[in-house]
Amino acid sequence: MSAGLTVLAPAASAAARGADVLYFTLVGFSTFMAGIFIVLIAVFSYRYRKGSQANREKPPTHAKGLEAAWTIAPLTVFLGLFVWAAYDYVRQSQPPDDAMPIFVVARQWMWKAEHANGRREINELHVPLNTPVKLIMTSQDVIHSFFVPAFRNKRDVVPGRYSVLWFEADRAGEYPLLCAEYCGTDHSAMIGRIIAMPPEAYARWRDEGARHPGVAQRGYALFRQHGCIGCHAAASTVHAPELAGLPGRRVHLADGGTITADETYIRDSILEPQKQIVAGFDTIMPSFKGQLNEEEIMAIIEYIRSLDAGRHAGERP
Ligand code: HEC
Ligand SMILES: [Cu+2]
Repeated sequence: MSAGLTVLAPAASAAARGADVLYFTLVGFSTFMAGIFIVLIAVFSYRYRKGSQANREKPPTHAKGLEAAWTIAPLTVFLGLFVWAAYDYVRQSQPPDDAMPIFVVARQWMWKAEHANGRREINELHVPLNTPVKLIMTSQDVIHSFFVPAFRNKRDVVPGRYSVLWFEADRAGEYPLLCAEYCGTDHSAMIGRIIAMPPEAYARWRDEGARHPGVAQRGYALFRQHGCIGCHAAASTVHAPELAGLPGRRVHLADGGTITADETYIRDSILEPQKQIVAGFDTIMPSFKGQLNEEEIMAIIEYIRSLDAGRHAGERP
C-alpha cells in the first residue's frame, strides 16, 4: 500500500482507468452543484436574516434568462455524462470477437477456471497482458458474483445460464478476485487472485501444466460419446444443422424470429432443444439435461467454436 491516500484499488486496465475518470468527474460535478446550493443558502440566510438592513423593496418575481440557464446548463452536462457512461458500459459488455475464452465455474466456495488447452486452476486466474480475455462463467449451485476491483468489473454468475465478462489487463501484477454476492457460510472466504503476466510468460505457464486434454478435445470426445455425431456430422443421413461456424451466426428460428448464436443459445440448444427450433428442421433432437454437467457443456461449446469452414462437426479438433 502506498503512503499516499488510496481511494480506489489500483487500476489494471484501460477500461478501469476510464471508469475512474468518469467516476471522479461525476463526483466532481455533483460536488460542484451541491456546493452552489450550500453557498447560496448561506449567503441568502445571512443577507436576509431577521433585522438586517437588506433592501426588501420590489423583490423580482421571475428572471427568465437565469431560470433557463440553471436548467439548461446542468441538463446538458448531466446528459453528456450519461452518454459517456452509456458508451463505456456498452463497450464493457460486448467482448471483442477475437477475445480469448477462459471457462469459469463457481461453486460453494471456490472459483474453478479452465484454459483452452485444458490447464485448470482454482481460486487463481492467470491471464496474458494486453490481450482481451473473455470469461464464460456459470455456477454449479447458487448465485455468485465475479468481482475484480482492479478491472472495475463485476458480473453475477448464475446457475443455469452463462455470464460473460471481459477485460484486457495492461499492468502486470496480482489483483484480488472476490465473490460479491452472499452465497453461504464461507462466502467471505471465496477469494482468489488474478495474475496478469506478459503473453510469453502466460503461454509458458499454460503449456507446462496442461495434463488434461484441451477443452476442445474433451468436447470432441463428448460429442462422439453422446451421439451428437450421429446427427450433426457432415456425412450423417439425419437432417441436422451444420455446427461449423455457428458461434456468432444469425440463426433463423421456426417461430419466425432470429437470434445470434452465443454461448447461452448453444447451451439452451443442448439442454432444451424444444425451446428454440432452427427453421427448416424437425424437432428430433433429444434433450441432454442431466447427462452433461456444466464443464462438459462448456467443452462441447469450445469444440464447436474450434470448427471452421474447413472442418466440420464430427472431425477431430
Ligand atoms: C437425433 C438427432 C440429433 C442429435 C442426437 C443431436 N442433435 Fe443437435 N440438432 C438436431 C436437429 C434436427 C437440430 C435442429 C432443430 C432444433 O433446433 O432442435 C439440432 C440443433 C442443434 C443446435 C442448434 C444449431 C443451430 O444451427 O442453431 C446445436 C448447437 C446442437 N443441435 C448441438 C447438439 C449437440 C451438442 C448434441 C449432442 C450432445 C446434439 N446436438 C445431438 C439433431 C440432433
Ligand atoms: Cu460466492
